[in-house]
Amino acid sequence: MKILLVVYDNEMYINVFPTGLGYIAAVLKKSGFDVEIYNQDLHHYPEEHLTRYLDKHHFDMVGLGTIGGYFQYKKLLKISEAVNKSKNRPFYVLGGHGPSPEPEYFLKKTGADAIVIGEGEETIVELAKALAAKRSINNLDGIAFMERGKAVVNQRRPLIKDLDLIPFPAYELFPMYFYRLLREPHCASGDFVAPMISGRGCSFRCAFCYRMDEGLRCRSTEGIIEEIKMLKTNYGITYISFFDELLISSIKRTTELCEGFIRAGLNIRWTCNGRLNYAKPKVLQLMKKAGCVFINYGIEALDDEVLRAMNKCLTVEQIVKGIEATLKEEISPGFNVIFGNIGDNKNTLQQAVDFLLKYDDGAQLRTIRPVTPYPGSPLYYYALKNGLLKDCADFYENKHINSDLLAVNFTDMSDKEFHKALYDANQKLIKNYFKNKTKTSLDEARRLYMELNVNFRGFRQT
Ligand code: B12
Ligand code: SF4
Repeated sequence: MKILLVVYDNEMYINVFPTGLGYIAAVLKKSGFDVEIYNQDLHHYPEEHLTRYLDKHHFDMVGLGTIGGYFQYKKLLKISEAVNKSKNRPFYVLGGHGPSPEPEYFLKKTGADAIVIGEGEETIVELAKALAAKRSINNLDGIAFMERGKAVVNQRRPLIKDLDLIPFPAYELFPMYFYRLLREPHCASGDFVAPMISGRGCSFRCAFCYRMDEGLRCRSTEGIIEEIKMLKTNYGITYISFFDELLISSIKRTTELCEGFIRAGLNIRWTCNGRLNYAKPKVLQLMKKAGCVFINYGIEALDDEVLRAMNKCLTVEQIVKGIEATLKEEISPGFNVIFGNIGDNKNTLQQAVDFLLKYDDGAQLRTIRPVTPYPGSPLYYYALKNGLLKDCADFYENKHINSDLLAVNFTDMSDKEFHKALYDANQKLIKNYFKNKTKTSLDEARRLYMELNVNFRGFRQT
């Protein structure tokens, strides 16, 4: 049985290694299936190329995973059209955060034969085995499929309890020489970067966040270290970007992980996502010692009522204390702020701008984006209930046209006032960023010419 897994083109200079698809490829390969990766991202192939490729080569199954971004949605429709056009069309399966919460809509819209809902490793193997044996797929847990023009959504499959039982992503099938060029905050010119996940899920339930699978599961420290060592040896990786929602899921867990990294002498730099309620001096010191250079924090808002309304389980006091502690340990904080949550107004936006200007360390251009009620999130159901959204089609086809523009307005401001307020806020942040950049570049020029800095490597180095 031959399976083609498609990595869609994000149309960016460099794409992120598709971890989810890497896991899917690994379990299929381990189960004895013949897996090939189609890298639309690497070659920027037009969609017709995929149709021709499928026409020329025989595959029994073609798979694609997407998230629910507006860009990814449009891309998914184009790729689906390309698959459906092929004279040799294989069984077409979708997965990921995009289709999972609304499988019925995605089946009808894309013409896919099945959707794997949520965590995909066990379901895809069961599906492939059933197809290979020409057995019915109708009773498989964790899938949705079409039957006589109607979408059938089967019950969810229980989550994999022990994440250490899942093999590492099948890196060997992907062009790692390309993906390792990813740039992340504070990585050096010579660093090779790889994303990794240290666990799955999150123990919180913020209103705007779509949680595909319930709860939080962590990988063992030993398993993580083994994968890092393999990435260092096989692909020269020197910098790891932990992409899972919550590496800092507790002080105990973070301490264990950092002590493990130090004991193993990994000597890598790394970044992760974290929660400010756990950002305490002792654990931050240890993180720094273990190589952490950047922590991406979900701040979202600088107003306690807005934070409460979104069920963030954070206070402004915790945010300020956590950011100050992080900066004190000389770890760069990533500030993710969203505007337009229930209770937001011009004053709360101003508080966010003041905060971002006060604590900016120049590591990233920080702008504020509107909140988006992604399907499956509590905010999406709130929007449906309150008539702000009609349905999934309304979200994808009419409202979610660009993630920097309003999809649904949850504030008392008009849409025009909302965009003007965001423009004013982001104008200040952009000006501040470039003012600091100008200053650092001029400082470098002064050191070069006035102090004859022989270590200077050029203004255009990245
Ligand atoms: C890393 C990451 C990114 C990276 C890169 C993602 C990538 N490589 O594609 C970057 C930073 C680029 C990114 C961007 C965005 N992201 Co993002 N991102 C993530 C994050 C934190 C981790 C993804 C990951 O690697 N997960 C680990 C792997 C193992 O899980 P997985 O990918 O889901 O794969 C599993 C299943 O989905 C399934 N599966 C996946 N693919 C396939 C394919 C087949 C054939 C099958 C059968 C199964 C299957 O099986 C896999 C194994 O179990 C997730 C949160 C999360 N928990 O996943 C958010 C998340 C996916 N992102 C999200 C969003 C909204 C975005 C943005 C659209 C935000 C924005 N407003 O701009 C942007 C997109 C912008 C752009 N230009 O692309 C949302 C998606 C919500 C939704 N409904 O889709 C998430 C869930 C965060 C959240 N909770 O809100 N993101
Ligand atoms: S926004 Fe972050 S903390 Fe909140 S539920 Fe999502 S992953 Fe968890």
